[in-house]
Amino acid sequence: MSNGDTTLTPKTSTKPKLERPRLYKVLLVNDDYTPREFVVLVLKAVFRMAEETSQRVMMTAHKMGTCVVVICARDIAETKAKEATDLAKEAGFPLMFQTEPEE
Ligand code: TYC
Repeated sequence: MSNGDTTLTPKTSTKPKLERPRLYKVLLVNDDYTPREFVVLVLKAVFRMAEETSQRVMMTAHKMGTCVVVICARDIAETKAKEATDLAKEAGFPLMFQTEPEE
């Protein structure tokens, strides 16, 4: 400014606000055909679950329709869900694992 007036402009923040990436749930879905023992075997093999936890998760899905197996980053959730579903498919069972974003 030529008349000596000072113009004050607020300093804008230069730090970009990074959103935390969303977490995803892997859901075990119940069906009428896959044997209980096979569901437990897949939970132990793919998700490294202990016998007792696998039994509990399997029974929850059996009774309620679905059960959350794990909550993790999207790429890991999708890879694990596909690996587990493919394992069942190869064995001839309709067992399904799905992923969905957490609230
Ligand atoms: N409902 C199946 C049965 O009675 C067992 C089962 C449990 C299948 C959980 C899928 O996600 C599942 N043989």
